[in-house]
Amino acid sequence: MGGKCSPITVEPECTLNRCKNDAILQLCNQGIIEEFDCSAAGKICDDGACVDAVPEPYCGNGVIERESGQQCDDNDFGGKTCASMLGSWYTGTLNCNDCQIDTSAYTLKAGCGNGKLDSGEKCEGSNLNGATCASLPGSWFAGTLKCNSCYYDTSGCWLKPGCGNGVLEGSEECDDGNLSNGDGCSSTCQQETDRYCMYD
Ligand SMILES: [Ca+2]
Ligand SMILES: [Ca+2]
Ligand SMILES: [Ca+2]
Repeated sequence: MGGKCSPITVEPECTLNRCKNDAILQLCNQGIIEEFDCSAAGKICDDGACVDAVPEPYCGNGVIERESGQQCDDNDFGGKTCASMLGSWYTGTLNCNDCQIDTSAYTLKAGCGNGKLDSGEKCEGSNLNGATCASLPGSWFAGTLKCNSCYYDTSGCWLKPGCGNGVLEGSEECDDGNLSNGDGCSSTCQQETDRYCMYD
């Protein structure tokens, strides 16, 4: 048994790596504690471990940090436009206020379908510009006026019966659309056979 003892080299087996402040403390199998500086590796000590430093999100760094509720940052709107946020009728410039998208600087393009009464349009959607069936030429119409492609749709309007509505009805001998006498059709819609006698 004359074996020769060779030195045994034991690599330290470190089972615990903890940093404290900026230093890592390595607790190794032989009780060796080695200290390492987190900052030397460009890291920081976080909850006992050396980790990569992650900058805190903040408004103004040009990066949209959605996890902290940012919708934009500087001039980065994440691809959003007035049209994508408000609808295809909208154009203009988005603003970024406190990393929230401000759409108030929009421009609404003119046209039928934009929800707003533009010049040249009789009506738009439910906006009839104050018109009703009764306000259409003459006051003989009743019913519900509608808007279709920015023009009045009178299909829901109906003509009230009576003398003076311009339509021959019932016992009317004539209806010239007015209630004047002496014009060939009397105020009761009877023919005035000799209109000139009226002026004798
Ligand atoms: Ca940011
Ligand atoms: Ca319009
Ligand atoms: Ca009539």
